[in-house]
Amino acid sequence: MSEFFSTVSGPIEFKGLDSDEALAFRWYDSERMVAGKSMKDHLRFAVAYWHSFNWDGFDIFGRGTLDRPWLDPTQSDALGGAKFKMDVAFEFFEKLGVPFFCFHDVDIAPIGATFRESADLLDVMVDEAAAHMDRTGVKLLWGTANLFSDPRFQAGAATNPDPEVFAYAAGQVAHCLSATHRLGGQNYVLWGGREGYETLLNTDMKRELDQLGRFMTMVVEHKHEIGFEGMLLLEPKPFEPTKHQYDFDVAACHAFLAKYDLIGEIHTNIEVNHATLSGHDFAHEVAAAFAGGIFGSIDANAGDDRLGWDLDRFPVSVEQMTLGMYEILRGGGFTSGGLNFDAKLRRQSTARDDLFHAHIGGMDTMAHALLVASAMIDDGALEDLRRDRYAGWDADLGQRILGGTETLQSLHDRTLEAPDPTRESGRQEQLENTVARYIDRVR
Ligand code: XLS
Ligand code: NI
Ligand code: NI
Repeated sequence: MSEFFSTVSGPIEFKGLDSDEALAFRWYDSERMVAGKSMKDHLRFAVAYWHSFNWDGFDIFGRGTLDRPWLDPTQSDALGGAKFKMDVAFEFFEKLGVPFFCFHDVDIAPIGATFRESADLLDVMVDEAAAHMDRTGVKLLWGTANLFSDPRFQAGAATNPDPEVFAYAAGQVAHCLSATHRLGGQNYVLWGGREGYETLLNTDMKRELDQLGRFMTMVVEHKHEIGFEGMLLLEPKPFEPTKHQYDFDVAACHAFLAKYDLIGEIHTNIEVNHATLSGHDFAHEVAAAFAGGIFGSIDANAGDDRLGWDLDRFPVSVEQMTLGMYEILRGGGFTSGGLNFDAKLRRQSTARDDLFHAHIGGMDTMAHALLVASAMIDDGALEDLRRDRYAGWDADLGQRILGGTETLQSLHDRTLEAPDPTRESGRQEQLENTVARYIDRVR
């Protein structure tokens, strides 16, 4: 097979901080041990099939700019195009040296004229993928069904006013979940692209939420039925494409999962750019997921402070990623989840090797962040102060309140006698300086 990325030999190697080589890692040293685990096992990097191979650079103002010949709309052999695309994708995974990839059903297989045809085409491409995975050792972090691109989903999938569309979506997820299972996928993602509304004037929110709850329950039942052991993950996003999405943020997902009795069955796939669109920090969403017992996986990317849109840039801010990685490590790290680069090139990045530069930068940023976060945890750089801050809750009064021995009345009576509480500094600026110092210092 001729190489598509012929200017890159791969695998991309770790060359360290003193290297000026552009196609080399400066921070990501896959076998380096960090807090008892290799970097590779901590970070569990995945390449997203859609942005990297199924998007040619088009935006709402213009046609594609990128060199993606398999997407040529005039080609008659759709299956041949999908196979070509897959050859190129695996060439990329291998040369980059990344352990995982992620896909939507429609990224890897052509769409047929009927559901049956689409399902058959997906099966063909799953066989192809299985062979590539065997050959290369690259694994599947997660699969997902695209329930938002086809016009049939214009008014939602599970939340559609028409149960026929719900049924179609259910069929699609059943098939894609089985495909993911067959490929040994470690998770299955449910992003509710159009599960929301454009206007309340035509929307019955209560019904739509009940439909979505039923849909998720059916996915859980099916997962157990076919013996899929990976995690099911909801991916929160506040809006875009709809004006309002029901899986707005981690807190909204948690409330939804609690209401429909799905806690323990469904976790979350947190995307950095979705977090910021919802008005939260990335770190906040991770902390909220651990607090609610629904942390799963990460879509690592970044937005742009000037633009309120899901821009899916590659991660560039070590500080932002450090604060997120800190919460991930603090919560115990990934189990089946990982860091998926749900990120795309800029439209002008038209050279084939730009895809390597993008991922190398993203992987180095995350590896750097991991080292900083892990060093701060090892040294108790933030935790010592945090522990002291809550010490009262581990002592007598705190324990009596939490244990239920105190009542509102007993605390009233106590307060009549007690001196006013003293105040302690929150030390925010000092802590921010601590983070900055670790970012500078870590090697
Ligand atoms: C879109 C989402 C999507 C999901 C998978 O904004 O991030 O890419 O990750 O459907
Ligand atoms: Ni995503
Ligand atoms: Ni996104």
